Amino acid sequence: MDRFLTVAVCQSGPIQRADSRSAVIARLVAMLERAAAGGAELAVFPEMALTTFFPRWELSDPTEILSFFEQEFPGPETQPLFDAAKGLGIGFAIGYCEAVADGGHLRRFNSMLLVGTDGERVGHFRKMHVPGSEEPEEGVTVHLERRYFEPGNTGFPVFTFKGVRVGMLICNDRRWPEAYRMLALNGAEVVLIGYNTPLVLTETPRLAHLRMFHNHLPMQAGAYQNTVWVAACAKAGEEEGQMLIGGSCIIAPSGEIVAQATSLGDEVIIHRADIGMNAECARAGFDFARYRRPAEYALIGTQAGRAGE
Ligand code: CDT
Repeated sequence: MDRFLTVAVCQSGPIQRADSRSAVIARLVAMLERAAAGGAELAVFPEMALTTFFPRWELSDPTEILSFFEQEFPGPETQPLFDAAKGLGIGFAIGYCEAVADGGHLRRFNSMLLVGTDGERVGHFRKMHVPGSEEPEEGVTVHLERRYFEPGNTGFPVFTFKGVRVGMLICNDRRWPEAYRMLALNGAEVVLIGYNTPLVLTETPRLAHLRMFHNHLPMQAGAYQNTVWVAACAKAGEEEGQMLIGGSCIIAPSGEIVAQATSLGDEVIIHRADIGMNAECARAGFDFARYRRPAEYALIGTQAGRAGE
């Protein structure tokens, strides 16, 4: 039986610090409406889709930090997005900052929620690879995610959405080959990704011209080597004086980009993903059951070097 999933990537333009949650939600709802009108069944929003990318700042006031987090999701201000999805009969995945009470204190994660066409939660993922540092470092672009977030503790779960197996990755996760491989081994057919990626990293000027290449390269490789669809959504444009790259895209299991955003603003791209292509591409070289040799991988070669870092 042929299987398809029509996916929309809802790239978000910049969100400034002064923008209220309600104003942001209104923008996301408008994109959800466009996605549904275009026939999409599942929409993807960026990492940290509700606020500005605050880890560009060194903050210390706990109340100020918490203002970027959701302690309740959906809460009163964000519920309209869930209601709109239910009304439109479309599912969505969205990145948000999660604060959760645990043993009398709050734990903070960079998270993504998968919501069904009934507006109810289907799955949840916490970013595994949290980049940057806790304090600003000399000569390095300020990126303090490790100050504000614990590394995720969910592993790489896969959920069923309309009969399709779906996994999630958040921004820096997309650069790590094992993230896709873990999702694929867990049965993922579609990988949803949200990201906020600075255009300029002061520490690596010689790589400056490769920023978009290094955005697409691991996602295309991840799709190809694991024969999964990838739907990747940026928060793009100039946010609080910092340029974030766009390049949101949908990638087939062949590694080919089949749709790509052309702006740095709110933009919806849609593709009807043929889930049958996963198996077809796997037959062309990545039949895991036939050719992978995981038992031997651990025995061959050295475990020294970077593996132990
Ligand atoms: N948000 C996020 O994970 N961004 C990282 C940039 C890290 S720069 C220290 C990325 O991989 O795009």
